[in-house]
Amino acid sequence: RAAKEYLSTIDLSGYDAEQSKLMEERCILVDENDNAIGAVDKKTCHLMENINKGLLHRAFSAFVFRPSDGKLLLQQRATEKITFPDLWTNTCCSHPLDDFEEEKIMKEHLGVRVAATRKLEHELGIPTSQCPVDQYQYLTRIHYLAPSDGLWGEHEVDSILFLTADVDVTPNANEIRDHKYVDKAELQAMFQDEKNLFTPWFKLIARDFLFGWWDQLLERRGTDGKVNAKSL
Ligand code: DMA
Ligand code: MN
Repeated sequence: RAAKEYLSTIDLSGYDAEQSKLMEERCILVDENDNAIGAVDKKTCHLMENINKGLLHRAFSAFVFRPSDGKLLLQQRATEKITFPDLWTNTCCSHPLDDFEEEKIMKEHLGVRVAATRKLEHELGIPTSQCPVDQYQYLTRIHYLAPSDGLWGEHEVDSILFLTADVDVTPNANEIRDHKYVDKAELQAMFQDEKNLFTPWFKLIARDFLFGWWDQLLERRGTDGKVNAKSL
């Protein structure tokens, strides 16, 4: 289906200017097996009308764990976000972009790794030196579809990346409202409290994978009690 058949004429003037500008980024269109089949702007990719016609793009979900205690870094999305505002979620999610050659490289999942390092800096202010591209562990890919409101949603092939690293967080307030480190029990307690709202992909990953992988990460702690990078 040619890109011109998709709705792209939505007026963004009622949304945050910085987030509206980011809707011009070019996401990578994929088939269900994550093969690249084109590129189209982020706005077009995230409109439910287009998603309902099958438009699918590539994404990553990064999970950063603290070596000293194995806690997971969560973020709460900013109110300014056009999709899924104010929801609690994993450390950082976004898209490898067609705009950058490196982010299109599939070998050893390089593209999503490079994009993760770029966005950990952009959203959480983490220096790129603290999230080296070769330190991520690739876990799996999930294909999911989730509406945000009536207009916007997600439909992605999402690569899940773990990183165990000490990081300095300087939040970008346009991206992140809050952040915190949680252990497994603290995250379970957050899920139990109906006041906490979570992104659909984080709920899905938590339900199907996260706790098992997290257990393995904790089991492989070194004799110093620390979780080693590359410990899975
Ligand atoms: C999109 O995340 C990616 C996933 C896995 C949902 P996002 O909405 O946080 O992207 P961005 O930060 O680029 O707006
Ligand atoms: Mn997306």
